[in-house]
Amino acid sequence: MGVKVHGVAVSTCTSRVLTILHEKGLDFELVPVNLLAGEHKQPPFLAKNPFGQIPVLEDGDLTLFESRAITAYVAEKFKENGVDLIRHNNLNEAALVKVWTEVESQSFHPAISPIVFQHIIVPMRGQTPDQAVIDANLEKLAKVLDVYEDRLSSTKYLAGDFYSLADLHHLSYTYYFMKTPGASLVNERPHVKAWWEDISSRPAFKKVAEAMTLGQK
Ligand code: GS8
Repeated sequence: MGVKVHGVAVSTCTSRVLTILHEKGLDFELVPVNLLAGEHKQPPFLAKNPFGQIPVLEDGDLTLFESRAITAYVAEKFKENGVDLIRHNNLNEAALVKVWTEVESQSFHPAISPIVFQHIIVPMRGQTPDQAVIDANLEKLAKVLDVYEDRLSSTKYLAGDFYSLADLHHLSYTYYFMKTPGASLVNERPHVKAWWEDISSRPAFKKVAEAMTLGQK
């Protein structure tokens, strides 16, 4: 039996999970959650994730939330299927995957997510983006991307010369970010730009990106 993902394909956190499922060639069922109706705040969904957020993954008796914990589980369980995203045969490489996975969640995500939220979600609610929030976070993100530019001038991917979970975790937010004026932060850093073009053109992500239509008129 395949796994079930509760979520919506346009959501960044859900698409992070869908990307690894495609990368591993796994069968899965996407069970839609009606966010507008508040289905994620109702008892049946809260029993799966008490924080009332998507995505949730069910694999047999196991129920997981937190997209990065879900991808780590899938990467470990299916480490022998397709690309090894956690470098399980090499302690040092595996540790570097963890380092750059942490960098994504501790430094990259806190800067990029408010920018995507202001540019894409706020207008969908009929409100005006807060330029001060955008500018402050662009400044934060630029500093993070300076570190990436330096790193990616010596290794092809973040953790080393191999595609890993650390790179995969960046895909969904950067995809929406690249539709905003902030995209220049990526485009003006040659190594970051080449890395972005490489990771976003992987077939597993291209399939997921087709459904990432938030903010499209
Ligand atoms: C965040 C989940 C989240 O923000 C993760 O899984 O990585 N750290 C968690 N989910 C959002 C959609 S993100 O595209 C969500 O469920 N929002 C609705 C809400 O909070 O009510």
